[in-house]
Amino acid sequence: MAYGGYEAANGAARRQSASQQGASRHRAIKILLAGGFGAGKTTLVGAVSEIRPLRTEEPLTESGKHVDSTVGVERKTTTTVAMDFGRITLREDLVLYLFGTPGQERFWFMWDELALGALGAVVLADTRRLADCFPAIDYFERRDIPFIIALNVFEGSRRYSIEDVRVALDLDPAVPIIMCDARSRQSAKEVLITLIEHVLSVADQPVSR
Ligand SMILES: Nc1nc2c(ncn2[C@@H]2O[C@H](COP(=O)(O)OP(=O)(O)O)[C@@H](O)[C@H]2O)c(=O)[nH]1
Ligand SMILES: [Mg+2]
Repeated sequence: MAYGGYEAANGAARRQSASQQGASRHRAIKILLAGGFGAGKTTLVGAVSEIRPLRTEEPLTESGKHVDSTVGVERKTTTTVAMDFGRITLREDLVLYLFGTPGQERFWFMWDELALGALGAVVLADTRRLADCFPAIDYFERRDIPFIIALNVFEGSRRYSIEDVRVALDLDPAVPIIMCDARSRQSAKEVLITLIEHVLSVADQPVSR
């Protein structure tokens, strides 16, 4: 069911996107949400989505322990098997579809399909495990997909300045970094708005030849 659910959601977003080219005033924006295992992707989609997130959370099993590293997230008892999917109406005629990318490396094959038609991406980072978001950053940089970094601030974790994080991630100064609380709807909305503003500012720049 996991993969079928994902295909249905992705297909629906694409059909809606295609229908905008007709007379419809309605627009759909597709956004990706990436980040390491335990960074808070499922939590963020759950906080901000107005539909019950289509998620495929399964208990972590003993046999999966050697596959999914739980070091640093020992309290985590479930994992997103395929993806998180959410919908947020930004305006009456503007709907944002949020697709959580599967965290585990064995699901990399799904990313290219998922990235089709995406306007931009949020990379959710946990400062205790910053390196976990390197693969996502590499992926979006290589494909020229605009992205922002959202630092999910877990209580008790050491606070780093935005500039420290920028250096640690070797990020272009133009890439926005913001702090967030993935559990808060308002905070999650601010993350999405920051991404959309970034996408618009990138789109405004002259194409270099
Ligand atoms: N304290 C705290 N816990 C969080 C926050 N975001 C997520 N969590 C918890 O961290 C764990 C991992 O989050 P989850 O959304 O499943 O991560 P995912 O693997 O990226 O989907 C869950 O137990 C969440 O309840 C946060 O901002 N603060
Ligand atoms: Mg998850």
